[in-house]
Amino acid sequence: LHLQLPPYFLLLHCDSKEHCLSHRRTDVLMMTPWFAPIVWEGTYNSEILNEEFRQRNVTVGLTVFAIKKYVVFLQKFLETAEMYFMVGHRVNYYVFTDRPEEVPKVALKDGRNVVVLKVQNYSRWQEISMRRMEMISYFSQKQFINEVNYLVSVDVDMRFNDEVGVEILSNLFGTLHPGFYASRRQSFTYERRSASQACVPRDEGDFYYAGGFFGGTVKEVYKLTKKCHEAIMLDKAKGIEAIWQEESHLNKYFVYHKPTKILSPEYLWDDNIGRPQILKKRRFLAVPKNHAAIRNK
Ligand code: 2GW
Ligand code: MN
Repeated sequence: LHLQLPPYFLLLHCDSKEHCLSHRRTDVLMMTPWFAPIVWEGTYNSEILNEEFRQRNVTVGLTVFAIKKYVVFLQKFLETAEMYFMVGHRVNYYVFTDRPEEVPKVALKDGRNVVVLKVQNYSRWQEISMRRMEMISYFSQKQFINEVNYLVSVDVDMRFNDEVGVEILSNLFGTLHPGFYASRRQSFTYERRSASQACVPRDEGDFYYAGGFFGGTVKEVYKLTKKCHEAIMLDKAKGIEAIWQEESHLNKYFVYHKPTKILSPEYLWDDNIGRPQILKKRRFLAVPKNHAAIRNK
């Protein structure tokens, strides 16, 4: 008798197949063991989500750092963000730079603003990358908390290539690193030296998250960035620097503060890795860079 029931009989309250049953995937993990959704194309309905977030009149802050020569990435970054990032919602771009006069003027749609924040630069690139944690935590409690509901923190050497919308938003979210989403825990490049605050023991850790895309409510991003910055400073006092700088500290944080949502590598892809079948969209792509020319070490 039961065999005659469709496997989705519990979902019959949905008005149509279109409405519920199409929003699932069987080829990828859709949920963590702590019940956090993992966002892949085909697992959500953006119409429902857009309505929910519009009703709340949510404003999203997108933080991006363009220090020294990295200002060259801003034009494409902002232009493509206008096409694909949180379309139809309120957005503040927070551009942290030491060269405010070199921030390009990009045409913005209604309800969207660019806020330039002048910050100092550091001579070592590792320091530039790591200090983002300090600056985001500082501005979160000083400014962002009064201006936006959510913060999204990303690398600037990137371009948007497809929709990145409110489906990413949650209290605390991270993104699966494109190089490790199919890897086993043993091969994750966590910091392993016990002297570092970022150390993750061999038998711990769920996923390997990318340093270039994380976020959450302002409060949660404040807690994350403050904790990571403090850990980075403790390491520094001991003369140690984590193997992948702040990405290592972010990964440590997520082991003990589980994200409430996880973004698939659709949200941070690099075409150098190829284009596997499971990847239905490449939403945010690494821009190839001439390392020698762009990185003045
Ligand atoms: C970085 C490396 C070498 C020389 C300069 C810089 C640099 C970085 C810079 O001169 N100016 C600057 O603004 N940045 C910022 O730091 C910028 O926002 C950039 O996207 C970010 C991270 O540096 P990036 O994108 O060159 O490094 P990736 O693409 O290898 O990033 C991964 O690894 C990093 C840590 O080593 C971070 O965790 C990053 O989030 C990861 O995506
Ligand atoms: Mn990058």
